[in-house]
Amino acid sequence: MKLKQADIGKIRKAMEKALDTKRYEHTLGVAYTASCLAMCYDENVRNAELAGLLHDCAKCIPNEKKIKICEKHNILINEIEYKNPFLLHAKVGSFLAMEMYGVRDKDVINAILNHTTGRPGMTTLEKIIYIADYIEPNRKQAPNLAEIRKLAFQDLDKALLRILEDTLCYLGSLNNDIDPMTKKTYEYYKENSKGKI
Ligand code: DGI
Ligand code: FE
Ligand code: FE
Repeated sequence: MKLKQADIGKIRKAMEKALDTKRYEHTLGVAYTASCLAMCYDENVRNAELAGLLHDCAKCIPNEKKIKICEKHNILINEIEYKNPFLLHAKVGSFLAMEMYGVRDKDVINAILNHTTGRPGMTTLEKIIYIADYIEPNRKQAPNLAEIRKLAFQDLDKALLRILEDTLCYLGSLNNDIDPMTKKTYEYYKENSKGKI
């Protein structure tokens, strides 16, 4: 299926097909949570829903195929991504959002592109998708979840920093490879929080 224009209803149906049941439920959770955060922070609600629906659109593509798509379309793969190809679902997802699902809005594309590692200087929509991915109702295992869920509707940057801290701590405890961007994002928002109460 190739859409000329990003149609929310058609994209929802396409996600139901492209994803397994759990990932589809998670996707709907992210779309609804992102919409609520957009209402809270005066962001475009439709863009939040669209980015939420599409953020994991490449999640169920097998790793070898994700690598092939990147190689075919000149999408750079770093060393950490070669070793941990699941990370590529963000890059491949943003590519598919443009090529298959008719998304043209740059902010929506970037919110999908940066939803796993974040990046320094994220836009409000990028932060909303990053945070909604972590707090949506179907996520149950993360530590401090109740607190972070509340914080998300009070202070977006504080919630972002808490999630980055907890994610780095979790990845460190498992001895997982850290993508340079995940670390850069954390350092940027740590520095950014200084001087703010
Ligand atoms: O696709 P989702 O599971 O909904 O969420 P996601 O795209 O944010 O991916 C979440 C996982 O990615 C989570 O277990 C933390 C992990 N992650 C984030 N940054 C890095 C990372 N994993 C590794 N190995 N390195 C990273 O830098
Ligand atoms: Fe993801
Ligand atoms: Fe997700």
